[in-house]
Amino acid sequence: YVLKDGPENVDYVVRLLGRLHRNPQTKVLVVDDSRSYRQAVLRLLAAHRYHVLEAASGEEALAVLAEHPDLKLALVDYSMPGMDGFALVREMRRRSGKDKLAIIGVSAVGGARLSARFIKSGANDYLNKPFLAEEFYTRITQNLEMLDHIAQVRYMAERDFLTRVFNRRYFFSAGGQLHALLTRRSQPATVAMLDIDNFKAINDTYGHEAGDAVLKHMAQLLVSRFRASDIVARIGGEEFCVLASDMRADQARLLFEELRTAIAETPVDFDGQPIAYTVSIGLCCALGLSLDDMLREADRMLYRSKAVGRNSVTL
Ligand code: GH3
Ligand code: MG
Ligand code: MG
Ligand code: MG
Repeated sequence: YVLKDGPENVDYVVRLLGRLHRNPQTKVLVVDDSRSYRQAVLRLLAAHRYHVLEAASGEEALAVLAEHPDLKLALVDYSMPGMDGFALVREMRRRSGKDKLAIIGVSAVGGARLSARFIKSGANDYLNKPFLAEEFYTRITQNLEMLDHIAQVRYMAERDFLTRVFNRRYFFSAGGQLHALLTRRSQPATVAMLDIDNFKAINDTYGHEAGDAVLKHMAQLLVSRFRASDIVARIGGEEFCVLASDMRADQARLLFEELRTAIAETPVDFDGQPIAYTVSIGLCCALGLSLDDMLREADRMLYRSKAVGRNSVTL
């Protein structure tokens, strides 16, 4: 069957190429009570192929943000009937951090004092009306590029360089949060420890690069079988870990049994040479056990899978 990249992975790669700010999917919101001003800004933005959204008030802007949580940039007018620009910026910032959303305050009056208040309210930047198109473009591009940089740094901090699944650091921080959330909701969690069998022999027989190809293959197979809300991570050399929710023990066993079979039946194509490999898996499905205890239990089960001859799943 076909291996597919996770959708969020594709999204990240797009960002890595640094094209996000020119991408028509980049959502920009213009908040101003003046229709003619909004239209003027829309004309400026049209050149950049953004997905432009409009709001005539703070209340409308919050509704747009709720509907478009992937909003990248908001241009916020100071003086509007109802909620003013500062209150809107504070509220938007409460809902979306500086790593996700850039906010530029805009006003015709006041200059320096207003810019400071905008920034203290959580804006990244400030524009005085009227402005030059050049300044407008420069500030917008700069702020969107900053979001790209943050996304790149985050990607590198969270991901394993070779396989692009999450790394050990991310697993323990985000996994701890996910596990705590499931515990609060009284939902069971599933932890799986996976270790490639006789991996040293694969390296010794076919070379280190072939070993790397096997690791990538395994990572892709794993990612393709889990939801974005589950965490798939490479936590050691040839060891992977999954933290999943919404799964009963029998479902988990079946799912990992299918994964084990798929791996055993699908050799990796390494420069035309098929390399077969197998994996041993240990599972723990529980409610009320700490994440550390679940990992220890899954590891114990993994050890049993190895002991009974590898290429097996133990729960
Ligand atoms: P077992 O079935 O008991 O798990 O045996 P094993 O050979 O898989 O386990 P062992 O721990 O002895 O070997 C793991 C090997 O993984 C040793 C190490 O060189 C290799 N390894 C670790 N990281 C990487 C990597 O990034 N790329 C490659 N190609 N090999 C790696
Ligand atoms: Mg106004
Ligand atoms: Mg190992
Ligand atoms: Mg191994």
